[in-house]
Amino acid sequence: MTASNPVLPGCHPDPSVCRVGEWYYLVTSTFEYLPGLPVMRSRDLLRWQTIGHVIDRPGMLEFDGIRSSGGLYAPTIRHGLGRFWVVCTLVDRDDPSRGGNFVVTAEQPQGPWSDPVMLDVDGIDPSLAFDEDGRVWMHGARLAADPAWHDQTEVWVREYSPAQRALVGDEHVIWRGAVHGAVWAEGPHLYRIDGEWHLVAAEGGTEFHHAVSVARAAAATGPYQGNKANPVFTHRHLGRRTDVIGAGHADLVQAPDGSWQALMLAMRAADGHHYPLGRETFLCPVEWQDGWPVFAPGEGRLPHAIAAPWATGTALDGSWQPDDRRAGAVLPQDSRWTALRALPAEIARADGDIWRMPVRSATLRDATKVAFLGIRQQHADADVRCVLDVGGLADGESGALVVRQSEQDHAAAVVTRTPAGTVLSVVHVRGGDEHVLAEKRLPDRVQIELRLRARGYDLEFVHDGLAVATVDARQLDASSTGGFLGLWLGACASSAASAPRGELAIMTFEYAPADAAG
Ligand code: 6LW
Repeated sequence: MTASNPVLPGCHPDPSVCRVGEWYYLVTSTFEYLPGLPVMRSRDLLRWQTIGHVIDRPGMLEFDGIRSSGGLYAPTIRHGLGRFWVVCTLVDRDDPSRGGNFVVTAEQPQGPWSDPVMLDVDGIDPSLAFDEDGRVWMHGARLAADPAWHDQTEVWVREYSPAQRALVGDEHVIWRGAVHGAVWAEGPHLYRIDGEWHLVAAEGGTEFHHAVSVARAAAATGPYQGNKANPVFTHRHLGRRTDVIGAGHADLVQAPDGSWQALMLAMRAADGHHYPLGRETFLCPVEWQDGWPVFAPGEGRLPHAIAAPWATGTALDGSWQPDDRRAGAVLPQDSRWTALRALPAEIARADGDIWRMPVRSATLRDATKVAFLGIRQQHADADVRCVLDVGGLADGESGALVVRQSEQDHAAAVVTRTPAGTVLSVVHVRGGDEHVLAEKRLPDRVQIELRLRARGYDLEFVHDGLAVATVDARQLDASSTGGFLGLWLGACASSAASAPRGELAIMTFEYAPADAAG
């Protein structure tokens, strides 16, 4: 079949993949959203089905207080010694002591995953590789101890002892980026292929200048020789006249037909700059030439259409097909739901097809457990229809349809109960400053239908068939706001500063790519 890139639309950055028999398993970063680290499986690398999450129990890690774009960074998934392994980093920029690199393992990829074991090493983007003799080589990226330029990082390698559940032996610094001045050599993955060790690492930062470099060595610990063609893959030289930017952070895998492929992140940016959907997962063909991996051979860029002769058979139930056109209600049991710094079940309870969400005093501006549930925006043109029942809200409390980037940057159609009646306002919090774009009184009804009509960079809030206000998605995307996230669409309830008393019911939440919505 032919499929289209990205294979995982919406905010799915830092993909990592492993193969066990006929199955592929993939994880991506989830930052402050929970459940954390979705585990997806596929038989063809194109159609991915969510089968669980690595961080899915209260107390596995503590997220309260972690600001947006902190939390769970680039995970790696591998299978070895009869188990599944995920290594990852919890990042808290305000309190680094609670964060760090950790390991979890599971018998089955859908879980249960073990409680995290913290590793005694700084930095981000841990990965691991299994040697033929049973040794486990952990590696990761961190700021260089003795940097030659600002934000130079280094890749370290050290043996991991499963018995001691700790790093053991000497540490080796094996890589500091290929290009002089390259920032953020990161996302390293080591592979043992045909008797040699290969390093694939990102550099240039995960934005416009993102790139992939490769190196190889006879031993896991080096010394590594970089490819003379480094960086071997990037879109940065295309300039802004391309609709896919920032390609990098690759993980290698063999397709069912024996061909090599990479999954990596990149961003769809219609204007070459702004990417409201965030960093998405793309598939890229790889070919070995002269002992080196060549990405998108003969083409040099991520294909829009993927020729995948190995992909036959029907899609897995509920899988995200490339060019997915699944539309309709996102029911409470749908694995797309996420909450902020808490599990959805801690924030709301499912009552049939309805979410009942007790109001909290926190607002979207607070880096805490907000009464918010949301899903990723996965298509530039999409429609959301949300019916909120505000009958259970107390005076002064509000329910909202939300487009979220972070505490500092979000937009919402907010319905507030007041003694004088119900008020609808559209607010845009931009760089922490609140702008009220529209405000009107609503007739006294408890069920309020709110719609969001996303068309490229225009995000239009609609009530009663009328556009209430339009927000520019270019002001909400990470290239404007900073951070690592794409946009989330969801519902939120708050009593602002006062003690919460009521409950918001999310009666309906429908998401549809625009051309499927009609
Ligand atoms: C990820 C790292 C990166 O850990 O972004 O800037 C981080 N680079 O590879 C979060 O996705």
